[in-house]
Parts: sequence; C-alpha cells; structure tokens
Amino acid sequence: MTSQTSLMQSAAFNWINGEPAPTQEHLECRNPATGRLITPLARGQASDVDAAVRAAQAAGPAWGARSFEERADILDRIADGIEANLDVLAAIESQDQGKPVSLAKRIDIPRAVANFRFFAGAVRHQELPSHRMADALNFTTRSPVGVCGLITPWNLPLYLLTWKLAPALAMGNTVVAKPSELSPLSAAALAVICKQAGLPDGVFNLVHGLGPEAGQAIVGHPDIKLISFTGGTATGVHVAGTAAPMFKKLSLELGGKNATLVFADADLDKAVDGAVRAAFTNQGEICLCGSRVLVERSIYPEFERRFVEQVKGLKMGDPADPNTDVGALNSLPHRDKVAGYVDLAREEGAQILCGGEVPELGPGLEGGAFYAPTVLAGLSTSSRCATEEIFGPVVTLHPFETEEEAVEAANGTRYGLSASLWTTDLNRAHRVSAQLQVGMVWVNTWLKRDLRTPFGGTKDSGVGREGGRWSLEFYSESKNICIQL
Ligand code: TXE
Repeated sequence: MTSQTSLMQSAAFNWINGEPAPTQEHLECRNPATGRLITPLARGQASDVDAAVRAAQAAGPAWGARSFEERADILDRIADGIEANLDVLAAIESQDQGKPVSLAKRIDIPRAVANFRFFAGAVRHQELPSHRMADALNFTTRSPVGVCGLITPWNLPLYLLTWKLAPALAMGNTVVAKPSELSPLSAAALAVICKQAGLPDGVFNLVHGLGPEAGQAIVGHPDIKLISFTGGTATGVHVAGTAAPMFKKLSLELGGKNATLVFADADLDKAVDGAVRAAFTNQGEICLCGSRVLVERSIYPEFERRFVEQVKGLKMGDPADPNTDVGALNSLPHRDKVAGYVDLAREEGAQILCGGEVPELGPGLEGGAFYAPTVLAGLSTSSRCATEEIFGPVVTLHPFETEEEAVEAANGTRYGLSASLWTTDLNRAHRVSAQLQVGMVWVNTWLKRDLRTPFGGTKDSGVGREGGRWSLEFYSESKNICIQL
C-alpha cells in the first residue's frame, strides 16, 4: 500500500515515461466539500503533451509486440494494485470529487478493478473472425491503433479513466491521458500503481491541466490516432471539430437527460426506490441519472408522496462520513449552475416539493459546494429544467395519461443516452423499449452494468459504443488477410 499523501501529491507533476515530470505552472486542487487546498496540480501545455506522445511512441512497438496474454497479466496486476489500495483511493476520490466515501468504496474503486480484470479476460478469450470462401480463406487480425488520447470528466474519475485505459492497453496501444482538472488525483495515483504493477515506462502517460490547453493539444496532436472523450456535449462538439478532419478514431460519450418511466402496473416500492437512486446517486452527477420522472397519472399522487418522502430521508453531509448519502457537488461554479436551474424553475412556476436551497451543514462545511436534493413538479415536459442537463441533485416529476404520451415525452430532448422503465407488463416493456431513442434501456432496474454490453448514446449524447467487443474493436485496427487456396 502506498501513502495517501504521496499519491495525492503526485498530481503536482505530469507522468511521462514512467516518472514524474515537472511543469512550469500549477493549478490548485481543492476539496469541494470544504474548499480546502489539497495539492498544487500540474498545468500541462502543448509541449508536455508532445513529450508524452514521444514517450508513448517510443514504448509502442515493444508493448504492441507482446502477446495478449502477457498484457492481460499486467492488467490483472494493475487490478490487484488498485484493490490493495481500495481504502486510500476511495478517500482520495471522495476528497477530490465530493462524492460520499461509501459510494467510492462500493462503486467507483471496485469498478476500476473490474475494468482491468474484465478487459484482461476479454483479450485472453477474444475470438477473431474468419470467413471461408470456396477457394480462399479470410482471417481478420487486430493490431494496435498507436497512441491513444483519453480525456475524462470529473464525475466518475477513476471509473471512467480505467474504462478507457484498460481496453486501450489490452489491445497493445500506448496512451496519453488527461483527467479533468477538477478531479485529477486518482488518475495520478493510478500512474504510480501501474508502474508498481510492471507496466513498462511510456505506455501510460498523464498530462494534467486545462481543457483548452492540455486537452486541446491532445485532440489536435497529429501523432495521436484515437480520441476517446467523455464530457459535456458542448466540449464534444469542439473535440469532434478538431479530430474528425484529422481522421482520428473517435468515441464521444456526452451528456444525458434520461427519463424514468413509471407505469401504473409497476411494483411501486421498487419503482420509487429505483427512481430515487437513479436521480440522486453521486449527487445526480452521472450522465445516466434519471433526472425526469414520468409517472402514469392514476398512481401519480401516491408516487409523488412516496418519492418525496424518500428523498427527504437522504442524508446530505460530509462525504467522509460513512453514513452520508449525498455529498458535495464537484465545484462551487457547478453548484451555482445547478442553483440557477432551480431559480429558473421557480420563475417558470414550478412547485418545489423539497430542497431548492443551499443547506447549512455546520462547522467545516460552510465553504462546500452543497445543494439539497430537490424535487420539482408542475413543469411542462418541454421546459428547460425538464430537457437540459442539470447534472446535479435536481429532478422533475411529470404525470402522463397514455403510453404514447410517455414515449413522446421521454424522446423529447436533444439527448439519447439511456432510460429506465418500470412495469410488470412484459409486452409493454418490449414495446416501449423499442420506441425509446436511446443507447441503453433498463427495465425494472437502473445502472445495472454488464461490461460485455455496448455502452453509449444516440442523438447529442454521443457517437460510438464502448464496452466488451465494441471496446476491443474501437481500440484496434482490424486487418483482413485473404489467402487464395
Ligand atoms: O465538462 P467538460 P464540464 C456535462 C454536465 C456538465 C457539463 C459541463 O452537464 O455540467 O457537461 O461540464 C476536457 N479539448 N458533463 O465543462 O469541459 C476537460 O478538461 C479537449 C457530462 O466540466 O466537457 C475535462 O477533462 N478537452 C459528462 C473533460 O474535457 C477539453 C461528464 C470534460 O470536461 C476541452 C462531465 C477541449 N477544448 C460533464 N475542453 C458525462 N458525459 O458524464 C474541456 N476539455
């Protein structure tokens, strides 16, 4: 196990060619629950990205030449290293991001372990296609793409970075990654763990810093052949605009404004429970959060009563307290954006059924980016609060009369990431799932993930799919070899 302080302080440097690399300037990394400074953060520039790309290029041939089994063994050792540091990494993630430490321990860090173990197994067991003709045999190989640029957001820092890094490494690529400047600490810790696990120098490089500086330099670097980006839709437009004319492989996982649809025949206890979890997990800062709940009118009053009661029971407070359900938002500017949407809802005549304020949480947390879990009712399904991504602990409730109306409302945003649907009618589950314009539908559950399945969205939620064989394909170049027999 490595000390928490030394892992946190490693973010003061970039990580290039297997060692800390100093930068001339620094940003600050603060705990959003207290406002306290944690560590200076390296402020990488285009020259740092260039140094990282050169290290990644130098390491590429040897890493790409290793067998899938050899690379999988190293991925497993990285997973072991993350697991051995679970408590330390959960504390780092919570202090850096604002999320409850219990959530980081239960979800974020175990999922990072699972990402490495899953993709180690996936490449060990992958089957490559062959197509026999009467007089020829085609077989398809997968070779590394080259240097991959991975850009990740602040909401699920280690979870999302490892979701990209594990398959990129497994397929023999080398990487230059940029975590969000708002929650970079677990990525810095991961670089140290990768080295301890035996990952060769230069295979995984990390450049910290701002999006328009380090991020833009990665997206626009001519020797980076693939970009996997998770972040806001507006940034995604910019990333695509730079990368697409350079013919880079591109995967964009952007925003969401996902509907939870509750039909009168649903198991109400489970539906309320699922809808609350979908709305408020990680303070609502997950692209998959169900932030619009559409409820069949005949059960609406009872659903609303139970939903609000359960939300009022969520314990908001110090993320370090193991009993906290809802922690701090990631930053004060983001908290202000969330509060701005609730002000807008007030102007639009919404009823605020609970929340709608900055809570007073007592000594030590006065400077924190907290916002009370908020339930809004009485807004149109086409209002701004019901269609724009708020990305915080704010949910809107809407009654509907018919299945057609529910589907139309669910599809009535620019986003198309996911939906969850609560019903005991199997035919309805099939019918409605087929009509929802999203990449993922959950029926009678939410955020149940099987890493073999495709993950990604339609419309303005992004382009491409990652997960299982979709990741193996994305992080490799397929080559068909046709042999005349
Ligand atoms: O994300 P950004 P922001 C949504 C959510 C949030 C909004 C804005 O609604 O309120 O987006 O969040 C890097 N070239 N999501 O502004 O800026 C940046 O440094 C290259 C949904 O904080 O998109 C960070 O590493 N990179 C989402 C990453 O992009 C650039 C998760 C994401 O930051 C760049 C986060 C540039 N020009 C926010 N500009 C989800 N899909 O889960 C910024 N970056």
